Amino acid sequence: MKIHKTHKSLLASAGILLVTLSQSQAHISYSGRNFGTFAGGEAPVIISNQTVTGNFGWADGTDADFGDSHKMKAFRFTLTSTATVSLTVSGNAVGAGILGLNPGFTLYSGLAHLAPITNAPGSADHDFSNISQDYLNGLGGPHEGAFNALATWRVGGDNQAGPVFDYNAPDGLSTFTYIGHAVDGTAANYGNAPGIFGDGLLDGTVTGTFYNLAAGNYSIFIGGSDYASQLNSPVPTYGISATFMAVPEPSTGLIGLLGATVLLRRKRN
Ligand SMILES: [Ca+2]
Ligand SMILES: [Ca+2]
Ligand SMILES: [Ca+2]
Repeated sequence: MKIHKTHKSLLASAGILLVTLSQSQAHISYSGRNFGTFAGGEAPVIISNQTVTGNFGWADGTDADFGDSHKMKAFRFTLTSTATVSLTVSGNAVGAGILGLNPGFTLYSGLAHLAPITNAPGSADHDFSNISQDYLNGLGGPHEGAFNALATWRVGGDNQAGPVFDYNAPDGLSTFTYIGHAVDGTAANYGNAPGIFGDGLLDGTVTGTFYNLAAGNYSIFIGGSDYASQLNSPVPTYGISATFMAVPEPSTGLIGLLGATVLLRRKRN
């Protein structure tokens, strides 16, 4: 009987440990998901070894109670000058990730807190830290998580507070400033929240192009676009393939030069 009890408590401890590990691994990070630094005109960069839990993470962040960022994967890039950026995301069979994701993604300026988290024992940003929950409670209403697919949102980690941790964010919260989104399919897939622009064809791929982005750091959150599938069980793991490209903006100096050339030619003619 004694042995049986010990066995049970060991199992329970193991279960708690597993849950803790899987959650901490899924806190917001860019590990293996940094497209790189671009001025525009570089070759496309493809990241095709990533997975996401469920086919609904992005769509779930379009409603009033937001979504859980653990159901997304965060990617990042840096621009050194103004550029236009294009991103294509497709479902992709990779490792434990099955084919079949209907992708949606949102582009934000700003980054999550980056490892190493210096204010030990702080954690990477996640939806259920005290400061994230305090922030969400301040917005009113119940929230499933901090992720907002259609607007600017904020999130912080455990024990992240005060200017010691992050002089850019004295309240300890990272800010993702909304720029735009792209999503596979139609309202039949991603739901009828106002302001969503789908690509109209549910084929497991979507492309978004974002013009005149200023130099700086950017985050992209990618997840599933099938709102209704959050009711399904079990929740499969899906593979992602993401192709990123940056094109330089023509500088005003260059445009001026081209205009002058046209005028010269007209005068000669
Ligand atoms: Ca939900
Ligand atoms: Ca939701
Ligand atoms: Ca599509």
